[in-house]
Amino acid sequence: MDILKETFGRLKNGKEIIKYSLINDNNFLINILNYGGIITEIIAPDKEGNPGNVVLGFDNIRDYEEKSPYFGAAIGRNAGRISNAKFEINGQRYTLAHNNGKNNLHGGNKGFDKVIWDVENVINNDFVELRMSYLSIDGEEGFPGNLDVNITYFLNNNNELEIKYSAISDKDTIINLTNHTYFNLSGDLKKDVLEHKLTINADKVAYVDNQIIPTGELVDVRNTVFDFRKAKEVGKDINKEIEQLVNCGGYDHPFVLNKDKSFSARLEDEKSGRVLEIITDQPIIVFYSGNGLGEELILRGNRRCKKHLGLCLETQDYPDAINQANFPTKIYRSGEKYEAYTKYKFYVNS
Ligand code: G6D
Repeated sequence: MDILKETFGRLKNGKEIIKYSLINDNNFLINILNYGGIITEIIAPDKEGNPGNVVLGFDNIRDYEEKSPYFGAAIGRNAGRISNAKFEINGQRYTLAHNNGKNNLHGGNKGFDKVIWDVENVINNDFVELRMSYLSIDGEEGFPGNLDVNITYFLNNNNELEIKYSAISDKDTIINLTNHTYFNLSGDLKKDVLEHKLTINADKVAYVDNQIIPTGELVDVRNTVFDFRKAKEVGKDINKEIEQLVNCGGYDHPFVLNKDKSFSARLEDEKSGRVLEIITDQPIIVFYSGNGLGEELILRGNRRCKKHLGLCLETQDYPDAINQANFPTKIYRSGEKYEAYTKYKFYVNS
């Protein structure tokens, strides 16, 4: 068990960015930056024991600063979109950045993916911790309240990455945090994720409009392209002329997880044998099939990116809930603690 640290680079403003390498006794490795809490690499073995990187990312800080589609990043204050970039609490209207058409996406122009987190690392016998903290001041990106945020990454010897989120505001506010890692279990991006098999423990999916804002409809997945209750290849239905898929260029949908919290989602790559199992206490997983990934991006190892080269499984609360009458809405009162938990368990099928 160890945590190594080294300089990853400097932001345009000269600030030094540190890379923390969390390593367990199986040589399973996770690299995380104090910039955006970004997971830059996860090195996991295949069924022959060969290590391979299973996430998308860059090998330099400038690309993360200027070109990243949120690769590996902590997302906040609000994961997903806020329609029309505004919301109201206690009769007070709050206006946010219109950074995604007329809507607000992932906390605005400078969300938690673009801030420098204070880091404390702790090495225990059977797990290591990276404790990240940040004070988002009242009005930052238009959100109310001084928000004290903590995100802790744990790596244990079961090849499990656990992420615990907590936050407290001194004003009534909204909070919805997630991690935006793009996974590709083939190892070092050997191929895209269209042949990965995905299972999502969800009987319902939230439909979205052509700006990927929820319509408010929660639809039964049975007999639809959204039925991932049994393992299904990501690419099986992805190009079907279904309005919901055409609107997004693939999947970009909030799945409403079933009450059974023992299992949320599973991603498998048969060739490598790698499996990622996700367990979360959150009500939603947004499955985004990397529809916006383009060949303009050059990734780590000089690998040209492309559509569907990676996919995201973003655990979170209901998106745009503050503006969606049909969704459970959570307003965090002043002094009320926000907490969220997600575990990513990596193993191999022989
Ligand atoms: C697109 O709609 C998707 C988002 O869900 C994703 O987070 C972003 O690209 C990177 O806007």
